[in-house]
Amino acid sequence: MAADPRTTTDFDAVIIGAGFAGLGMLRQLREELGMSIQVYETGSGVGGTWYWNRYPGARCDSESYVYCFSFSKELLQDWNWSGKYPEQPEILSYLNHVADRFDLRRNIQFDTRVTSAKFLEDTNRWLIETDQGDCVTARFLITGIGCISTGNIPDIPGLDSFEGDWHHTGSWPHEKVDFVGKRVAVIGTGSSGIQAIPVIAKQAKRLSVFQRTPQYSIPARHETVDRRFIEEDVKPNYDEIWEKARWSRSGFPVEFSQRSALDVTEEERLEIYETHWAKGGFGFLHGTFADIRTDIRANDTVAEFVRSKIREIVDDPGTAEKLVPMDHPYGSKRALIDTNYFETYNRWNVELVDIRRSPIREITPKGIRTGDEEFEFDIIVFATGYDAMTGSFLKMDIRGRNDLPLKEKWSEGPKTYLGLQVSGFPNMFMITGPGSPSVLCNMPVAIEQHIEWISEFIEFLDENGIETAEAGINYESAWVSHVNEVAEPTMFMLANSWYLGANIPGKPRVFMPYAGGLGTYREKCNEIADNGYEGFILGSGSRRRPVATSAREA
Ligand code: N01
Repeated sequence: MAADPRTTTDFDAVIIGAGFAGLGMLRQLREELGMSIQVYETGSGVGGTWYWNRYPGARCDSESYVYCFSFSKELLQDWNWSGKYPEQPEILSYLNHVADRFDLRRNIQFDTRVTSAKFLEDTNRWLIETDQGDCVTARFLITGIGCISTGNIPDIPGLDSFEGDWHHTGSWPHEKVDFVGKRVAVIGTGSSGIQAIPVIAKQAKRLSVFQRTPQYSIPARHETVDRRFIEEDVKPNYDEIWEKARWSRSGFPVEFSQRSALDVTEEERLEIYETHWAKGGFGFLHGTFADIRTDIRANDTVAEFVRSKIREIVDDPGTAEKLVPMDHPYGSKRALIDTNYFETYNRWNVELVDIRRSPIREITPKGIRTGDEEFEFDIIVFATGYDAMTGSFLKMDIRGRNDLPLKEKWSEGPKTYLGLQVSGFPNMFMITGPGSPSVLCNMPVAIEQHIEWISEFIEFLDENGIETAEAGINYESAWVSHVNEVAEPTMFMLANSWYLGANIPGKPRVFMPYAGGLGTYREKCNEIADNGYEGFILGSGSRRRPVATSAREA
């Protein structure tokens, strides 16, 4: 394909997205490698997920002291979080602070959506176009578009006719949504729903929760940050904390239990569950028993414990039974932690509608009609999740060699090498792409691992006069098989989750993240780099000419 006559600027790299990934990558490549960078961001400000997810109760379930960048020791010492878990407005302030402190805005064009990116084989450049009429070229195309950013609004007949307001949690209005005195519906009880429901319930006149799948959830035990812990245990020890987080299974500086739930007495097991329930947070998942993730008999013990807690918390036995998850193991969907989620069903103004039993038929001008009943609402909140991991890629027209659309390449599910590159799409890097462990981890730690690895790879290419790097097809196939093999014995395969694309009608059922753990993944990425970037086809000159491949045919 010939160079497009409309292009005016050639960059070293175009980065899509200005969330944690895009901001970190921009700083790294500009400051450490001196590259010319253009970032395109759809939003009017930085923040990515945290720019869009402004729904009531939105906060992260990673503890705040590790939900941040680690590249600047000064930043780590200067920034003070106010909550144990960081709230959306504070994370957004943090990312704005990062953008200002490192002078990142000058390379970011806001209010601009990338619509297409095509690899030009005659020049080895990416041609990138936006909805604002930009048409630029770049040697590298780097996506920082998030894994959970393309909202899923179910195709329910009649939505257009609804006379009230409706919002999706992932594209929440910037203006305050006032629930006071309103009849509100929330559809969906995933991470977003269970955060929003208790907060909306306190304001609304009546709240009806439309639940398809009951959830296991553990108390977060959210509170203001423990200043003594931060000043005495965290800030002086950040180096060790990050080292531990980087090599851990999930990007947290914690120990994983090695115990089996089946090797202790029932009494001991209950005591361990009770202790971790009282402490709250993800410690319940990693600190109790190792085999709850892999052995269904061990998992049954934890599932039954959480079910008993739900029955204990919820006053009305009928409502409690509707809330008790019976159809999937604990931890097979994204693990949830909450603040007063189950307690909220004890409020007089909250009702639970079981749409598994009586599905939503349509949205009417006045509200929602299920098989059994018609409900009237002023506001409907869609907490219905995302076309995760692939949706944001496939919204753009990305084409690699031979004009092959990514959509076609991924028609049976995403195919990547390490979740970093796609064969046939040279010099395109994905930060936290499908096939990487990102969504099973504390995100900033997973993101920084990719940022560092990509930056070192680009440095290697430059030092060796190599123009293009492209995942070899055999290595890509082997990685896809490995991702499946690792997921196979886990509980993840036993639920209909977005990890498997099961929430989107027609999406191929493929487990998308790498479940082998961040530390193991980091080790594999490092080994590949140490072996001269094994599995990548490295080409130089204006035509693709392999100059180095690994011992095995890439
Ligand atoms: O989305 P979800 P989310 N009719 O897909 C239901 C991250 N996150 O936005 O389970 C009726 O988890 C669906 O039902 P079912 C985190 O990684 C993090 O809550 O598919 N219902 C489910 O109940 C998380 O996993 C944080 O049967 C429908 C809900 O909607 C990811 O983002 C906070 C439906 C969707 O749950 C996504 O979370 C928020 C339909 N047609 C998000 N379609 C924190 O760190 C879907 N549902 C705290």
